[in-house]
Amino acid sequence: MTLRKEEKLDIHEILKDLENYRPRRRGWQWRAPYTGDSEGLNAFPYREIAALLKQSIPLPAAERSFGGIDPQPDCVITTEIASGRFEDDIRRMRMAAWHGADHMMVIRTAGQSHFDGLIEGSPEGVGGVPITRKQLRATRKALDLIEDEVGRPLNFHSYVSGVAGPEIAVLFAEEGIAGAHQDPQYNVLYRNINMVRSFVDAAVAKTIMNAAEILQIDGAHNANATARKAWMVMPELLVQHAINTCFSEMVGMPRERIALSTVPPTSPPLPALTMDLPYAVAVRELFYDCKMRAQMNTRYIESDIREATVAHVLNLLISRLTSADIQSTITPDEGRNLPWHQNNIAAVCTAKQALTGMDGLLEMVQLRMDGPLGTRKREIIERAVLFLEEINDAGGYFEAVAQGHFVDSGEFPARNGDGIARDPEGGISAGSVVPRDDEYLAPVCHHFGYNNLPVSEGSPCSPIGGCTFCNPDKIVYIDELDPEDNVEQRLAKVESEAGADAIRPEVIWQGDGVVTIGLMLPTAEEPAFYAALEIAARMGLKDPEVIHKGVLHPAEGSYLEVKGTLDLAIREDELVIPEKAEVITADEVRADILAQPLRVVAATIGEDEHSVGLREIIDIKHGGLEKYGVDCVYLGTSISVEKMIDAAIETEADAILISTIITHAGVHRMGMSRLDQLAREKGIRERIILVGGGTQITNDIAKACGIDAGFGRGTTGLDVAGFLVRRRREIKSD
Ligand code: Z97
Repeated sequence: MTLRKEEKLDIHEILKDLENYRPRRRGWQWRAPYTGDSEGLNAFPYREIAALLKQSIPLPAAERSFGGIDPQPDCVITTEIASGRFEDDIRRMRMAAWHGADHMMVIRTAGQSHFDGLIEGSPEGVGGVPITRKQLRATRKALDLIEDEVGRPLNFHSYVSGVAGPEIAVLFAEEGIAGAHQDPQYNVLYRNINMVRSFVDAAVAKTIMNAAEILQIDGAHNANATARKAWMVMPELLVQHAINTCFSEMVGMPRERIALSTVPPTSPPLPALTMDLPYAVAVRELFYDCKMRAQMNTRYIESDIREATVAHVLNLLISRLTSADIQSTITPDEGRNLPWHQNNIAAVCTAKQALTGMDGLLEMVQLRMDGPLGTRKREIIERAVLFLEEINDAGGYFEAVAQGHFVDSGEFPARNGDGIARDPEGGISAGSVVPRDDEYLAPVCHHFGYNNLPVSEGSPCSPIGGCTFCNPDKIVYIDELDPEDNVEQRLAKVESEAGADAIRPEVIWQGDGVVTIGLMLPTAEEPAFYAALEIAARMGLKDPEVIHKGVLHPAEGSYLEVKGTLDLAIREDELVIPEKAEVITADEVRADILAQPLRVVAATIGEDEHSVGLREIIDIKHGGLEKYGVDCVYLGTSISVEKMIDAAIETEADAILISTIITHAGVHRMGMSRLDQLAREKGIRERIILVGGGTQITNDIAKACGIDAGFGRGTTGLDVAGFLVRRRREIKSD
């Protein structure tokens, strides 16, 4: 099966024969370096870019102004996806990959940490997808196809936490998962899972992850998200990174597969760089041989997409200044919705745009360590070292957690007494760690590499004829167990409601019908809020909800965004789609005119004194014809058609541009017809191009009057220049 860019991904095809699908490889993949000429892509001086994609969607400016180039930053870019249905996650991953994401992080459904085993089937999730074998396998299968399409390996990622951590790790290794969060402190602090159990589970899970070369991301960022004052916990974040890193190394993980989850703790209006950069530098300095996975600050994302995007860009500046290896992206609508498709893509584009824009920054600027940056960095590290000493004094990590040392809102050594305290004897699954039985048989041989069974030869799993790592055919694939809540039923429902090919608006799930409207209402916030809901209801939106409101002025106006559901579906065959005009690029137009000069005479005709539109089409300032090298002879306003023809003959012009207003008496039609007629009488019609313009002129009106083209409101200089070049080619070939 090969994906074709003009065709949607067929989920039914992905689901076919899943029981026999095997991932094509294991382990994490970094981006390959760019190996183009050393001067850089298209002669631009890039310093920090990776190999290009085979197919991709460049940034908007690229198409029009930079020859469609799509440079890829050298670090991996993450997209976090959380639709609740894996069949919809998959389509979003494809969109994200085309924009440059190569780390597909799937958020787990709420509460999966508390499942004490694996889930079978693939039910719908809340705030993320249930991680199941079917979900993983189908997604990995789709990602294998998508990576062929874009020409770059795609890392698939989720979470190894909760009381089923080791089982999940085995599942991940079997299904080709490339990255996972694993940090026993997460279980202890945020999921109240017993400490002993969490660390024993972590040792098992990390061993298995290591065998499958899965990149590990830790959980320190959660302290940021949880602490009452995120900027106070910086010393603790270093401590948490250190505990998980050391524990992982003791289990055998190499440092290059340990990624620290770093987050700039603050956001404007705080002086974010002054506060966040020293922390980032401290992390890099202490853990220089680990990988840095820079997450975005999510803590202060409200409903304003613009504000969230600026915060992200500032975070990206820190990433560039401290050479992050993985750049995570959070959707800018995180604070107001479950993330929507377009916002995942927007975040990936923000990262790509900002990182390529800041390419080579460290070759030009240096971090000054002899000022406040160095002083503060040193201070954070010193506080962290003291924190570790205090843990020792308390009698070790478990005791320190019991005393509430962690996630306290005071900056260490200050304490506010609001830390998360856990009982070493308590928590979920307390007392569940038991010594291995004499007969113990590890489910996979990479589970500490031994079984308590005599092994005559080969790997530890040889007494059972191979484990599922060594022999994937031993994996037992169980399909859907729930007859109602399963992927086939969900797909069937969507397709029967609207028809598989129906076009419906969508933000998360196929055909969910959700739309947003943006409203500037010239009133104060409260009436604006209720007016917005009323407007949405009268527009026919079901379940309208205000998802953003911003005050423009307490009395003059408010800006609101409302979402609601539109119950309609459109079939493509109902649509009347006009034939596409031949596309001609700005560079092509310019090159053509440079090779063969093009002259136009232009004026408003008859009694028309409205010259602004025509002048804008001509002038270089806003991208008029002059910008493309057209020689424009402007004759003025209210010029007679006769005079225009004479001027065209005299100046040997290639085209005549007339601008005219529309009148009920049809003066515009008369003007255009007369132009055609007179050009014929003078014997120049075959070689001259005649163009009419004006706010209400359409191409059809102009052509009906015998001239070559008409341009109305919204026309750009490039539209006209492109037409002139095309028409001149046609005349020549006649
Ligand atoms: C990120 N935005 O990119 P469950 N283990 C760790 C975690 O941090 C998490 C889980 C497990 C974030 C991801 C929050 N992190 C979202 C170390 C979750 C999730 O939800 O308890 O099943 O596990 O890092």
